[in-house]
Amino acid sequence: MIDFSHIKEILNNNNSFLITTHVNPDADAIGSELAFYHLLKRLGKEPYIVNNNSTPYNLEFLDKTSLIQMYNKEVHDNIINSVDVIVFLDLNHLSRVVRMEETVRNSGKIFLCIDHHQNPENISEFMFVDESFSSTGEIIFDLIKETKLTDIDYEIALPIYAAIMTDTGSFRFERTTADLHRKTAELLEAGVTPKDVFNEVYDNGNLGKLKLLGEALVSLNTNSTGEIGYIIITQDILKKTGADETDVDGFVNYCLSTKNSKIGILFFELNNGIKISFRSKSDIPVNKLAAEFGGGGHFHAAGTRLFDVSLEEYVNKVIMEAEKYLIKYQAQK
Ligand SMILES: [Mn+2]
Repeated sequence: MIDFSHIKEILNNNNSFLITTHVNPDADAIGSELAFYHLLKRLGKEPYIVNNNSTPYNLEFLDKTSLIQMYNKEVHDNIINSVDVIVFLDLNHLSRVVRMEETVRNSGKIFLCIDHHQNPENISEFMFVDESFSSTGEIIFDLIKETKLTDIDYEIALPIYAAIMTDTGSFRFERTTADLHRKTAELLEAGVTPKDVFNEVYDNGNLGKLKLLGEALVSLNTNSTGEIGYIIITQDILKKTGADETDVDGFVNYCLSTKNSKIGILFFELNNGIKISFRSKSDIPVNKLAAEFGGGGHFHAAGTRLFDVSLEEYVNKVIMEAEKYLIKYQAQK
């Protein structure tokens, strides 16, 4: 349970806030930041949003007036060191702000963390982390409703809707409850059109992304039992298709789209290592599987990044480990 009155107190007692989120921000990250920004503005506060990355092109419709700034040490370290509070949304490990981490850690500011991921780092006495929420956007919704700090009008409803829609896989993952639909109904009453948001987020692909998806599907394979589906994307494929890193978002779900699949794994070669995303649709905790490789996440969705290692080294290793999980967790049933 999150004590929303406690968050309200922090907002009331401070004036300037720097809002940030995780590396390669998704719609929950960006949407939560923008909703929180509008809330603070309406309270007469001085908010800033500064992220490690630029906003992905398919989420730019949420930030038409360019409120979100991309971190530049010369410009933003001063802001980090001058605000009262640094707000972390949709992350709970400081390493997730990457280039900003050092300045943030040394800033001595009040840290306010609002998130729904497992295994938080204890970065502050003000940790509001609850993994029972579908998304950070849903937490912001509840914060506004419970504290009555402002109204849920279109300006706030739109980014929250985008956050919830994407983090629930368009209202199909396990935290898609009746209660969540009731909250979503209020967002629609505020003027959000589901079709338009979906089109902006998912049907806004550039040619490179679609070609990359084609290559990803060509690479889709399964282990011998068909229970593990996996996709491998190399830097060569990325260059060949003209896509960029963020275009890979969501592809991992195709790893679970074959008939008997229980675990999906996407291997993505980075410039300086690999990124591995895990999904499961049964009783297999892929957050534990990801943890074996230094990562983490949710029960059904997790991931890790490994630096200075090669794809060849890890593909078989990870699949073999995943097979052990299949045996272990199915045997328990
Ligand atoms: Mn999220």
